[in-house]
Amino acid sequence: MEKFYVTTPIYYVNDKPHIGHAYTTVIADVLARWHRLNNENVFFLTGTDEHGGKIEKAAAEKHKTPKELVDENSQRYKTAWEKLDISYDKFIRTTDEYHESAVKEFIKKVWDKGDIYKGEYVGFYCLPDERYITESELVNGKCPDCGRDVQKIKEEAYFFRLSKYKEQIVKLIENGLIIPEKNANEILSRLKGDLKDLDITRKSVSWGIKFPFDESHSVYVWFDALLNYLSALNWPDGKEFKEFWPADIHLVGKEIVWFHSVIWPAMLLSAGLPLPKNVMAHGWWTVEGRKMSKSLGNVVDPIEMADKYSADAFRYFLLREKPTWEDGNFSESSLKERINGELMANLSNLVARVLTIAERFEGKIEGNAEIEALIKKQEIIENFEKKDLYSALNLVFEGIRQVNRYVNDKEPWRLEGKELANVLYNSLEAIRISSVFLKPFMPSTAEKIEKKLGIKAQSLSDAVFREFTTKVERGENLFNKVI
Ligand code: ME8
Repeated sequence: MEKFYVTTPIYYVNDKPHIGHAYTTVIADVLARWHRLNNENVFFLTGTDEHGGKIEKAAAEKHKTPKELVDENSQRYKTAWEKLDISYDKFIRTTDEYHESAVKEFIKKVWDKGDIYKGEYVGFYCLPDERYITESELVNGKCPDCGRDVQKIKEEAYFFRLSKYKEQIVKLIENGLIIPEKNANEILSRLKGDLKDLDITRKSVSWGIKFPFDESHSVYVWFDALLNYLSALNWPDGKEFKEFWPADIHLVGKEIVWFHSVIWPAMLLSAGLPLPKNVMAHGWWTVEGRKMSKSLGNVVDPIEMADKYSADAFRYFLLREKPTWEDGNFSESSLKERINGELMANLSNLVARVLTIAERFEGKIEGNAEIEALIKKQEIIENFEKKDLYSALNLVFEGIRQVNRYVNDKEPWRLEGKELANVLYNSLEAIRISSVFLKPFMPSTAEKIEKKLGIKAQSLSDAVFREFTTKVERGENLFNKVI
């Protein structure tokens, strides 16, 4: 049996989850569900990144201990993923004991390899991004990534010999580590410059894992966080590690590709471990045309969206509204338009129309699958395999539109006997097959369709026309108009 190990970034718990976090996690969920549909052995990991100065500061501002803050916010992520029907296999927290001991064990390996040395860090640091910045990278004295203020740092630190692995990393990226290509090119051009060794400890941050060779330092939060992908599998001895490592795909937002495609592989090379197969970067969401921010008050809460519009509608919107690899904009009015114009007017109405007639039909539903060509099965599968979920979902809906057109043309309400049986067969089978492909995107809608059609949970092998034998029941609408 093939295995598939997919991860999301682990999210900072200085605050609650928003639409961006939901987006990455829904993409990972769709991929995990797709691979399960193919009967693969899937491990889907998500979790929370709980150490570092940013969390320390957020806790102090809220008059809480870091532990109180991370417990509270980590729980909010779990609640959000439950609401959004996220089928993760494991939720890791970097404050979990097993993770902390794996980090220490890993550092010992890198130390023994001779890849860690003591020095002094002189430069800048962006606290919101938890990243080191050199003087030449500053843009008008601010962080080049987020434009916020940076701190000047001069402190004793331990360094990881990142520069030693530069050539191997360039090769790895040239060989296709990063999806899509534009993000790979960006990293490759950055690698044309100097690659400096990485400061991996902070003396001035106390909310972190103690550096095992000098407890007056704590481990740099990114060095700690990246290791979640191993510790979650109970590295080094766990059976999950043996079964699932290396990761098939690390999903990330475009701003953290560098950490996953340069620093992370170098860490693994140093420890002598196999490298992940892919790092996939997706684009960013703006909200109502602007960058999301607390001060603008436009942060979209995924829990609220799921409660208001249903998990499936929100999931559908996230994947349908913008190409996976591009940036896009969220607005509540376009979410409503898609629910009314697509989920209700296309999908829900098709199912209701066909089932209303099929429910009353007395004879045997049989036919010749003349509409097989309308559902572009092969293309849909190819897009799933390319991880182009946006195109896969578009094609599924294109199919649904075509079936609607077919029903309009055939006017089954005017037909009877064999002719009617044939139109019903074609429409019901097309709906059933579409529901197989919809399953990763909208799991509970697909389940409702299966129930209406009287069939059991389906897998990809069911996506073929065959004899229709069950009794159907129209039941309630899948989606209703929202105002
Ligand atoms: O970076 N649009 O955590 P984080 C789309 N803890 N996706 C977005 C987004 C937006 N506007 N904003 C955030 C961290 N994301 C580290 C990761 S991994 C070892 C450590 C998503 O809480 C996107 O996936 O800042 C991005 O990479 C991630 O949230 C950043 O989450």
